[in-house]
Amino acid sequence: AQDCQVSNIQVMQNFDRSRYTGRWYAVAKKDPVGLFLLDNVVAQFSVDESGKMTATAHGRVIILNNREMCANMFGTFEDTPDPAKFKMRYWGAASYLQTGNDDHWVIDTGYDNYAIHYSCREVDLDGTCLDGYSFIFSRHPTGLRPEDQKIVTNKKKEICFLGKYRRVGHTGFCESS
Ligand code: AZE
Repeated sequence: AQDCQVSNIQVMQNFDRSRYTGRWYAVAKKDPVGLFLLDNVVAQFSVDESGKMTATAHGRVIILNNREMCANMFGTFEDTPDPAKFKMRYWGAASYLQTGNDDHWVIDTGYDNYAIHYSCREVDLDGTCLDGYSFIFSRHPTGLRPEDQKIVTNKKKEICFLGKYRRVGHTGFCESS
């Protein structure tokens, strides 16, 4: 499916949330409209006793009055009939950070190496994504293994975001928090 219809996007088959837990380093991202995490983005996924998925994330942001800071964020995930598609409610540790309720789809993952995340915030009248974001995650802050890069490029194409990504640097900016 490469017709760019959001409803036709293929997600991870038999997604196993327990294997997805732990630390993921964002190595690339496609931005949505508006304020967003800039770099040093690290996410940590957990599954609680009841099986519900939760996550924390941090990243460098520049908020309204040009203040640079580390955003400490929390997310809870609501299940849907598709095990790889979630609704993510998220908020910041500080009130001036962002809150929202976004789709959170796992497009593909090898669990031990790479993951491709997708979120469309606004579907256009023609069924394509008008405003969305995506993260490419790695288990390693240094980036993806060469064998994973091919898979990731193909998936970027499939979700119609190819050429829209920027590298996410890790400088240690958020390490103390
Ligand atoms: C994500 C990984 C899982 C947990 C969360 C994520 C998203 C966080 C944001 C945060 C935006 C913050 C801003 C602050 C000014 C997908 C990385 C919560 C979208 C813009």
